Amino acid sequence: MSEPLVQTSNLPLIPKQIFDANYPQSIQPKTLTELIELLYEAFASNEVNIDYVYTIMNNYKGTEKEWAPFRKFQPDRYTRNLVDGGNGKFNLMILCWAESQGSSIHNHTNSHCMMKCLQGKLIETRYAWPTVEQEEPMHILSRGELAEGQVAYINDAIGLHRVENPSHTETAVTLHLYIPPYDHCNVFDERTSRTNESNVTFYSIGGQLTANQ
Ligand code: 2CO
Ligand code: FE2
Repeated sequence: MSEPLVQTSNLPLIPKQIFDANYPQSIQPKTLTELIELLYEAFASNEVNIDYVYTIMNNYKGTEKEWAPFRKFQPDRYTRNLVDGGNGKFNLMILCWAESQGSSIHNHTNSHCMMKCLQGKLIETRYAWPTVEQEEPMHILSRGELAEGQVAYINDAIGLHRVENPSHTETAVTLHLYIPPYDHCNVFDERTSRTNESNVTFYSIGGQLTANQ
């Protein structure tokens, strides 16, 4: 990759789809604490190397025990549980998907989004941004499975997505990194392409339930 450095304050609209395989594979965070320490180091200046961040997210191998404080399900929708607010530069969170739960179709408000599957599996369907004003079904770009240990990357230049736990019998847990954090996004109706702005909230912060529960 030719330009791995980007400004967190002025995100590029050019997707970084192919990550550099040459970063040392020896960077293997073995705990969530170690991953967070590495993230703070990576975000110490105003420039962040997205390839490097992807590598440490990819190489992180933790245990269910350390996810436990953030592993909270509710019956009617998936939960967003903030692990670390990254000094305003990033948000690290654990999302918990009960059986058959899924997101709406949404964008990521000019943030980089990395999503690692910690447990279970997810289906990610990507959509193109609607281009015409008349109502029509949204156009699917791709559909793929995210298995345990895998990391997906998306930003608004790549498109929109919906994430679903396809299992009727198993839950799923994912680790998300957003750079920079965002507090609202647009959600889209698959049949009409109509869109609305929606606030995004946390079900828990640092393991404590919020008022949004
Ligand atoms: N972006 C969604 C959210 O933060 C989850 S889908 O994966 O990016 O709620
Ligand atoms: Fe998303």
